[in-house]
Amino acid sequence: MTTHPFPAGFLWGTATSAFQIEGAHDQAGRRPSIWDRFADTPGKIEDGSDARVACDHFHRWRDDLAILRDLGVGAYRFSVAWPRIKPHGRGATNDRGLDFYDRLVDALLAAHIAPFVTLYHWDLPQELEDEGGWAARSTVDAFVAYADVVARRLGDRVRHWVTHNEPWCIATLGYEQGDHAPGHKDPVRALRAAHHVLLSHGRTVPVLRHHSPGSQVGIVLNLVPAEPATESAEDQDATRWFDGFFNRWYLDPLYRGGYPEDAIDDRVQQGHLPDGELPFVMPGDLAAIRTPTDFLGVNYYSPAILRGEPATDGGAPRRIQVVADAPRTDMGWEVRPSALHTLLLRLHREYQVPKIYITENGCAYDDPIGADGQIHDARRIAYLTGHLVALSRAIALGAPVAGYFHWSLLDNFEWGHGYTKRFGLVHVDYATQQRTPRASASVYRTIVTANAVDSSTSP
Ligand code: IFM
Repeated sequence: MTTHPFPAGFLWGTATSAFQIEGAHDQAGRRPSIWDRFADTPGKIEDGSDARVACDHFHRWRDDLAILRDLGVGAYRFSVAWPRIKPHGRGATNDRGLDFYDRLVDALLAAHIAPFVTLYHWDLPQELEDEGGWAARSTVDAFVAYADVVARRLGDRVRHWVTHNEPWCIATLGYEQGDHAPGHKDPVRALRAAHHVLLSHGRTVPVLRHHSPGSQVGIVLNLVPAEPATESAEDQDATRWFDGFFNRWYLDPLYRGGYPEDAIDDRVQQGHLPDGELPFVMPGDLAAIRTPTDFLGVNYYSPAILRGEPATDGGAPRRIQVVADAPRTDMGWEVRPSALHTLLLRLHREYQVPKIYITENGCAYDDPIGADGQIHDARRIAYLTGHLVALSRAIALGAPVAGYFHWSLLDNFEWGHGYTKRFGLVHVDYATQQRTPRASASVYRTIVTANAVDSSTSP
């Protein structure tokens, strides 16, 4: 048995997001977001479901808080629903929306659980999308105004703020690949959206600092370490391309003040930026995006393996993501804890990130409830412990990681997959809203209490 310790004061938590758990889609003044519209569009959600009720957390939040207390966590990451606060996207503020989060924050603090508040986890008010969504520069101002209202109300008590969750998903899945709301398939719109999300982050940092002095402010990126399938030049170039498109397109403006030149060249080659200019970047934008933050939130699930094939038509080479012959979760994502270790050391070495929180890490597996009424989710336990061992080792080598949030507290609405993928430490029966902690919840409680992971916990 080997015990892997974590530093004193290491923060343990779980994470959720508003749209995925709250339900109450038309209550207390909330109006539709792009995800309500997307889910109502036939064919967009795998099981034809929507999030009108989801986990009914809006009404059952006290029960969910009791689960957090039982887990013994010191932090809880959740997001505020913009369409509850500014139902039309901009303009009038809905106090009933603010009241909900106000009560939640107070109850968390009373339970000695630090609230980690994410301002944007994908539920853009539909009326803003009707004006162009994130591809429109005016959405930046709307976001800053929304953030201002939330920070004025909660800023005296919230000590940790996240501006955005996973800009790559917002821009690429939402505006380029169309798998997420609002469902566009337009690479140029996606580049504009990515820039406006980053700009709104940079412009919001001082607003949060003003209303919430002494708090820590950051952004959350989903980062995917990439490696070539072979040492061939084509595979290595495909890997460079993927890293530029997925990781460096966000890391470089945040930490180096500009978009990566090679990734811009790739976009030129792909025909997305004909003259190599980024026409949506205005004077002062890059300085705003680079505004220093206190931490980077890292969401890590899986690595990518790339294969490249030469162009046959004079255009861009083909880049193919290879499916590894390795254990995978129900999302089809390879399980590889060592890639988390590599990623963290890279962030430390190449970007000098001052502080990191693992703001999401987790896995979808659907193990049945056994005859004993328990859910023995051995694969989730193995995923959890394997990643925490890798994390502990990375910290020992200097990675400045201050906390870990497991995704997710509860099974929830997994976007385009509806309710078909279960990520929770706690199982949710959507027909009854019954919550049943899985065996992994008990393992997590042990880890949190010991501030250490025992590699023998892995089944
Ligand atoms: O459920 C999502 C979450 O909303 C964002 N990060 C990845 C999770 C699993 O797909």
